[in-house]
Amino acid sequence: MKPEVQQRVMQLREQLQKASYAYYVLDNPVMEDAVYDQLYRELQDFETAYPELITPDSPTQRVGEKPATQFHSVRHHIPLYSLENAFNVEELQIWDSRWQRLVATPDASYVCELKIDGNAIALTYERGILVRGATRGDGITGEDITQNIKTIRSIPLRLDLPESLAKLADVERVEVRGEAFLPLDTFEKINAQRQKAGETLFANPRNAAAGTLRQLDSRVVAKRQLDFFAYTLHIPGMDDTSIADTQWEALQLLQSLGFRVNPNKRLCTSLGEVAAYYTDWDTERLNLPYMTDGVVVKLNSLKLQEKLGFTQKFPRWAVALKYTPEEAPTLVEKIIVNVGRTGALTPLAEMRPVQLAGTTVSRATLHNGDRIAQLDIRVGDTVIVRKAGEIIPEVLRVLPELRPEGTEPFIMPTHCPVCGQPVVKEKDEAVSRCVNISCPAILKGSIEHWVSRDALDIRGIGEKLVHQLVDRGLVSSVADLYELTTERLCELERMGQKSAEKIVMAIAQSKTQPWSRVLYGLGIRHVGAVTAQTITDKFTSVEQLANTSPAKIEAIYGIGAEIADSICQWFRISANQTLITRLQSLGLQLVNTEVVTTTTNQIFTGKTFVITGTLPTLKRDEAKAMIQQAGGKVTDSISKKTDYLVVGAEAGSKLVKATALGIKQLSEAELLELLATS
Ligand code: 0OW
Repeated sequence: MKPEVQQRVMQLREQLQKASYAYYVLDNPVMEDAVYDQLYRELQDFETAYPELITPDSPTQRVGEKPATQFHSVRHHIPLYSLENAFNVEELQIWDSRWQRLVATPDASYVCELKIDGNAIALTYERGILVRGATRGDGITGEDITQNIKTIRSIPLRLDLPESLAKLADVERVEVRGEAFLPLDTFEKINAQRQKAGETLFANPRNAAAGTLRQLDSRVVAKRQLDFFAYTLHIPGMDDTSIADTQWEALQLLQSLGFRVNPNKRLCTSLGEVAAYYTDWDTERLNLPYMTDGVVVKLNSLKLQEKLGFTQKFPRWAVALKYTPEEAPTLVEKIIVNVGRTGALTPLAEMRPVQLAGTTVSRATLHNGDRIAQLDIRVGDTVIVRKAGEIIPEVLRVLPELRPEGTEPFIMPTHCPVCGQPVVKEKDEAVSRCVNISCPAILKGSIEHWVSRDALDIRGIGEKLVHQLVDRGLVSSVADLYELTTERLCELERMGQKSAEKIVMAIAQSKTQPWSRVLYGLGIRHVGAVTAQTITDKFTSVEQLANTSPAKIEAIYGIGAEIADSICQWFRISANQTLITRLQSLGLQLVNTEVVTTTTNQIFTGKTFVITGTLPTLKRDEAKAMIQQAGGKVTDSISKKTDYLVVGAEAGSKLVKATALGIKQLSEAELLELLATS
């Protein structure tokens, strides 16, 4: 290989690493995104052409190619301790006098750090390269989640040891501990997506971070944008005191090694100053872009820490000073039931307004009927409500001793409170659901689903327009969309003639979408886009599907009883049958009219493709469908029989293998070019 290639690759890595550090650790970008992407692609191309150049700390190695099958348990090189709690300044003083009795140190200084509410993580670097990331577990053994940890952009893949630390350079192993967490705005976004998809919500960012870190597919983790603050550094076999004299210095050392260290730390020379820090952050913490649950107070001198050592579970030289969790009693005035987009019935307690975590709380979710039964919560009860930071308030418990006479247990409604149709409670599910597609609450969700990208893909109809269409009675079923005129649309505010015409056109065009997308667009529970495709491959018309039995549907490979029952149940509801009849008369595709392309003159006939990495504009199954429509075959793994590899960003091992086998590679643009000539 030409030396200048090696040169260029080293230079690219250097530039990309610096740009990534500036962006993710210093929050101070030094390079345009477009430039970064360009350099990244150049490095990727080089690594594709010369796979022997790939190194574990290359920025291209942050996101894994294929999901892990499981996590392995690993033993920490140094145990991870947890912290003893103090709930107020008095308890802080007790902690202080206790350690002082062991080693009297009247001039002790303290380091105060915010206690980040995330998940403690142990990072292992060998000769400067990140080789392992593990969860805390029980402090002795944790789970190896290295592939997920590498996706956290603020965690360096290599320690750039400054000169002053040359002694660390030949050190075999460096251990860094810190907190992986989910910023609040990302947490809200993830929950909004889950809400839309009818999935359960994460109760708080800590659970969301934990759930993310335990994802087997690191590409999902990479999209969740976790962040990390480091707080301790160790070198197994060496005393901490030989690395730095104080915790304050250790934090600065971590910063110089390329880690994010929480900037809101304070060096205090007395317990009074610690108390001041604690008071300052009681209010300030609500303005932070991440969740905290108190402050961590540490003795600054590492020598003193070493002398004091640890109890069975905690360091004697540190304490977690918590803020009293925001809980307060209040009265349950009403219990109401909301109907969500997916028809899920969500009970809410309406309570006498109470001040919690700096806000007035008058509502709390009761999750579902099972939770209500568990709490035995009734109108008139006095309950303890808790609101931790930004998170949705929840009812912790009822105070039965304060229950007035004559209260009744609350029973979840058997009929939908919005449309009156009977609700369905799946046997193994806690949630009760309304399944009437014309229920106004469900209607909005079903129209949004109908126009969505994987369904009828009608562009230009967003959530706000859907609400207007339903609330003004213009649309009371997805079929009504097809009778909308530009005049009627122009009655809506902020709707000009041009955009009204575009919307009417887009709706009309959606009539050419295939039966599989229409089936998926109906929003039948448990029938996702892939299931709909599988079903319509077998039941090539709606008549066949509407008149079949669950057993016949279940006979399809990969389709279970839950889906089969759900489909048959759906077609039994009269409102749905009426809808199907209307859609047919409107000219929607309710029968398989897949254009059977003659496979002889197809450009890709007899060719086998593999797709790897994230394509710039096409989703994986879109590219797959296009290749199949051109007569090509798409497989999951590379072999000598593979003719083409379609390469996207952050491609991994398939790329290396294809290069080694000399398989032709196509970018998305080249693939589209070939298809255009077909
Ligand atoms: N969550 C934190 C934090 C922190 C360790 C050192 C030895 C014992 C505790 O922000 N800033 N500093 C420490 O110091 N621990 C923290 O979190 C702990 C780790 C395990 C349980 C808590 O999350």
